[in-house]
Amino acid sequence: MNDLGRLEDLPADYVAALTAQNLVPLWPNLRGVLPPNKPRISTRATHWPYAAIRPLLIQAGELTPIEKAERRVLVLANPGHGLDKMQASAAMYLGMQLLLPGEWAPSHRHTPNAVRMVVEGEGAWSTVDGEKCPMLRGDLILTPTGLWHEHGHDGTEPVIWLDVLDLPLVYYMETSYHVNGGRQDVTPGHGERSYARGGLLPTPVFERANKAYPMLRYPWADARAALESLAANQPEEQAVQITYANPQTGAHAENILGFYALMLRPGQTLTLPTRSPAMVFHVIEGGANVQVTDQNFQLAEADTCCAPGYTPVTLRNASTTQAAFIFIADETPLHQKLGVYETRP
Ligand code: 1HN
Repeated sequence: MNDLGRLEDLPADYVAALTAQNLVPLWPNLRGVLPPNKPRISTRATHWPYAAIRPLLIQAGELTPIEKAERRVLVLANPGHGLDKMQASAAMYLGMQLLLPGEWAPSHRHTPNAVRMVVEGEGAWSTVDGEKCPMLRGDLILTPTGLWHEHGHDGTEPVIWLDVLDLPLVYYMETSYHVNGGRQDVTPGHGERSYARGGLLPTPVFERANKAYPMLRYPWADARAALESLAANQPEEQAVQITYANPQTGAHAENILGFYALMLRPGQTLTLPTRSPAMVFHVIEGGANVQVTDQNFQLAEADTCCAPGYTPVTLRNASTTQAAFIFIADETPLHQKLGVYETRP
């Protein structure tokens, strides 16, 4: 019933005549592009332990000067897509970036949207659209499409962060490019201070706030406090999770990928709803067991893993005494905007 005929069933001279006219018969390929009930998924559940990445990234610092690399990054590539594709999932790119004391990663802007999740070290900063954002562990810093950004480091120890971009999608659309620029002038003011308290927005009497991205840095101290507050206020709530949002619109912080922070209570097991978007999990604090169908990953602090869409995922806090805090990235805004978002029982 699923066999709609093979290319080899057709006369060779007919196939050759089609090929000569840049024509292809659909029926031998129809089931491949439109499989029954569930998409064909290349994304494989994959675990990238930080203990394996870190020494190789430090070695990259010895092997390649920043002036040569511009961005010194090891890409977390999903073997299901082929390592050369530099994809964690269909739409998500992940990389671990190293900046050494005194280094500067020059200013540029590009069409893909990026965020950084700071993993280790102190003293680095990112200037995004003229706003100088300190990079503290667990901070989320946005670099939305088209905004200038550069990174510097005034501290004494290596700084490492996780980059999450929608590069695979933007590249696939043939819309990926960058522009180099000079050092940015830093303007006063910080979005996270203008939007320091939930539900209280700055009244835009004279200026600002009508920027497309009014808040560029989401301090971990604030995100963590929001999770603690949510957990204390709703002790029965299963999923203690926050969404990184544009405080002016309430929409996702960026257009294509979604970003969240999840607190797993001590000893908690949480089965996530099965949904179409692929997901990335990165441990900010504590540890977690991530089960993706029949695969089981034990994530330590700073570890990262991904799970394909349409796949059940269960998270378990390894500790019975300490909460675990997990950063999540997924493809929800993209799926919702395209109308392909779905949940499965
Ligand atoms: C990029 O601009 C950065 O600015 C990091 O730090 C990783 C990966 C692909 C394309 C652009 C950065 C990137 C990137």
